[in-house]
Amino acid sequence: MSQLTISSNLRIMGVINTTPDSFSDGGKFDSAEKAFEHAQQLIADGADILDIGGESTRPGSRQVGLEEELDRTIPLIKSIREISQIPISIDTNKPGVMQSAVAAGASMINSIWALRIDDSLEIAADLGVPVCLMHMQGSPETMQKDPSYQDVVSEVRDFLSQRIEAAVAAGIALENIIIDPGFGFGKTIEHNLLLLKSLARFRELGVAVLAGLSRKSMIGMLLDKPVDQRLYGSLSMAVMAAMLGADILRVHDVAQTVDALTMVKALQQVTL
Ligand code: 7PJ
Repeated sequence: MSQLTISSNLRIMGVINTTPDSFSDGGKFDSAEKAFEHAQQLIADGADILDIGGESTRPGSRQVGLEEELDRTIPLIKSIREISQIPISIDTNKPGVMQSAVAAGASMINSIWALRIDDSLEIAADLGVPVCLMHMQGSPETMQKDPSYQDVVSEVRDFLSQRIEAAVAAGIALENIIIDPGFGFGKTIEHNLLLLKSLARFRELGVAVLAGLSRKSMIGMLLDKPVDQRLYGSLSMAVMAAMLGADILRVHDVAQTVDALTMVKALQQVTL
C-alpha cells in the first residue's frame, strides 16, 4: 500500500436490524422498540448515517411482502425523525417502500439491485435523494452457489459504470450517486479481496464509494469464527477499506469503528 487514498469525507453508516427477533416472545412491538433503541444507541455512538432495511438480503434469505416491510421500517423512520436529523438510508428494492420511507423522513436509498427492479430507477430519480447502487451477481437466493467471473474487478466496475450512466440518464445527479462493489453478493473470498484491493479503481468512476464488509462471511471464513466473533476482523476490514478509498463504511459496530477510523483520519491530517 504505497499510495493511500483516504477520503476527505469518510462517513460511517450504522446498520439497524428490524427483522423480528425469533428468540423474543414480545412480538411486533417488542422488535420495533428494540430497533428504535438500537437506532438511538448508534446515533450516540457517532454514526453519520443510519441504514434501515426491512428485508433480509443475506444469502438464501426469503423475501417479505410490501406491508410487512412498510410495518417494519416506516414507524421506525418516523420515530428517529422525532429525535434526530441524522440522514436515514432505506435499504429496499420496492418502489413503494422507497416512496413511503422518503415521505417519512428517509434521505437516501440503498439498492442492492442497483435500481434494476420494476420502475425503481425512475421512482428514485423522482424522489431526488442520494442513491447507493450495489453490484450483485445473481440474486440473494442463489448468489453464493457458484460465483464466477473472468475478471471480477473489471466486470464489477463496468456494471457500476453502466448503472451510473442509467441513473444519470434517469435524472439522478452525479453527486447523488454512490457505488458499492457489493462484498459477499455473488463473490468468493478471493473475489472480495480483489475488489477490496482495487477500491481505488472504483473511485475513478467519479462518485462516492461505499463498502460493506462488517461481520460478513468472508471474515468468518478467514478467521473460522461465527458472526458474533467477527468484530476485530470487521474493524481491520473497515480500516483497510478507508485507507484504500472508501467514502462510506456500512458497519454494525459503530462505536468501535468510530475509534478505528479516528486513527485513519489522524493519518489523513498529516502531509509528507
Ligand atoms: C450490504 C447492503 C452491502 C449495501 C447488506 C450484511 C448483508 N447494502 N446490505 N452494501 N449488505 N449497499 O449486512 O451482511 O454490502 S445486507
